[in-house]
Amino acid sequence: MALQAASLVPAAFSIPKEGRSGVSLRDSSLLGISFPDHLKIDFSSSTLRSKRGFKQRVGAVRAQTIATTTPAVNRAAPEGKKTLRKGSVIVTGASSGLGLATAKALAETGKWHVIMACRDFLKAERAAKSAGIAKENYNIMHLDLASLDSVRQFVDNFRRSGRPLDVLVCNAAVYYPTAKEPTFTAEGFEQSVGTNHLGHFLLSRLLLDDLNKSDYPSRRLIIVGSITGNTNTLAGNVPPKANLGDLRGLAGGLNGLNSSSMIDGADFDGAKAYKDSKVCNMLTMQEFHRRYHEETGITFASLYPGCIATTGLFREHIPLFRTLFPPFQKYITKGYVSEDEAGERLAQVVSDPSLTKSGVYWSWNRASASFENQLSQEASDTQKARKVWEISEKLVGLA
Ligand code: LMG
Ligand code: NDP
Ligand code: PMR
Repeated sequence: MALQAASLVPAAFSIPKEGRSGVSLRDSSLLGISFPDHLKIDFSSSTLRSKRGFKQRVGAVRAQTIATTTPAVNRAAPEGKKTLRKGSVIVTGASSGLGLATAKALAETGKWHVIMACRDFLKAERAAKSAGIAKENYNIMHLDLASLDSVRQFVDNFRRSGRPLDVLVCNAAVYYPTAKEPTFTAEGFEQSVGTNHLGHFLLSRLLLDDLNKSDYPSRRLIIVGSITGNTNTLAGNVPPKANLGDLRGLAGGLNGLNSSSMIDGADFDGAKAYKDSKVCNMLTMQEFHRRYHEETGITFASLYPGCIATTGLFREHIPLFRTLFPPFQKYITKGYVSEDEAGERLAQVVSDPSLTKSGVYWSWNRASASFENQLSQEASDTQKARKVWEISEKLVGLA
């Protein structure tokens, strides 16, 4: 089978070029790292760092990204102030998996107060308790991303709480790989794109103002992406592949009535809808960067945290898949990462003082060192990013 052959011959397999980046099945590409031939690998600079303490600098892998360094507008901590106040970070979907592990990692540093933005209050409370997150380091606020009213209500409630907003992490997601028919959000958008993309789109557009008001030295907006939305990787080539097409379904409102429930206008496919939603997440991050980074100094970032094969994301998958997927990722693709480790990675993107570069899609290599990864052609298409932004604005009532 292709996969086994691949793991036996890791050195030089590559499948057809897609734009400027091919799918390279080298050793590292199994982790989602594709190294097209023209890519410079520079081990003398300092972007890679070890997972522990974000301190140990190892070397750097440079990829082509749209990133720029944080400009001077990024306010420094007030003169003479020795101890920085606690950071205030909102994490959506912090009731399980990556979101919970990130909340835990941040809370444990003692430097962050985590606002867990969750649709199920009791579940979130139980999760925080069993993860051992200290009371003074978190609070839970209700947010259902599958309802735009709920998103607006959340923003109002957050503002009323009087807390500053220093970092926003758009992490929550749903995945319906076995669904035969689409389901819909409160406003009638197909559930996966409606929740993962449109809910977060409205949330982050509204909260941009709040981030901009913060006096914290490094303000960040992070949207979790994924390898499976990137067709320049092996994982992104497992069918069904992400493809936004000409956005006709999105423009029609994804309602399955007078428009398709899929962004590209095709028949419903739950696995594809999830991957498409991740492409939207990664495009949105870059569009934010282009529109607002220079003006505000806010860092916009996305990431692929690794394959966290044990999370609730796969709850709708068939039991056989849920049994085989973790060992498959652990022993065959070697792309597996534990929830704790993935939480440490996302926590780095939230708070590591050296990860302030904006416009970056972060990934980690086998030594768990971060590097700037390259997005697929579609996930870095500036025209598409602009169109997705403009259509999404209309759908969520911002334009
Ligand atoms: C779809 O199927 C469903 O249709 C959809 O409903 C949804 O659920 C979606 O993403 C979710 O999945 C996906 C299906 C498509 O993949 C499978 O699940 C097939 C599993 C086959 C298992 C074979 C594993 C062999 C290794 C043994 C490991 C044991 C543990 C198994 C655990 C499995 C858990 C997943 O998949 C296919 O169509 C099959 C082909 C997929 C290959 C995709 C690779 C594309 C890139 C090409 C690389 C070729 C490499 C060749 C190397 C040659 C070297 C000389
Ligand atoms: P989980 O299912 O464990 O976590 C998803 C979280 O999102 C849960 O807290 C869930 O809440 C929440 N959520 C779902 N729908 C809504 C909604 N309508 N409103 C508010 N919150 C909601 O999955 P993961 O931890 O794996 O996923 C987290 C992120 O990581 C996602 O963005 C995913 O795409 C990404 N990712 C995951 C990978 C993996 O291998 N697992 C790989 C790459 C990226 P509840 O607990 O109530 O269900
Ligand atoms: Mg995939 C070669 C490396 C690799 C990696 C890093 C992932 C990550 N996957 C890889 C390869 C393969 N997967 C191969 C060769 C196959 C065919 C056997 C395969 C299959 C597969 C399925 C059926 N993989 C999956 C599924 C899912 O249902 C998951 C998915 O696509 O969700 C959208 C998934 C994933 N694989 C990953 C990751 C990270 C996922 C989780 C999805 C995500 O959050 O993006």
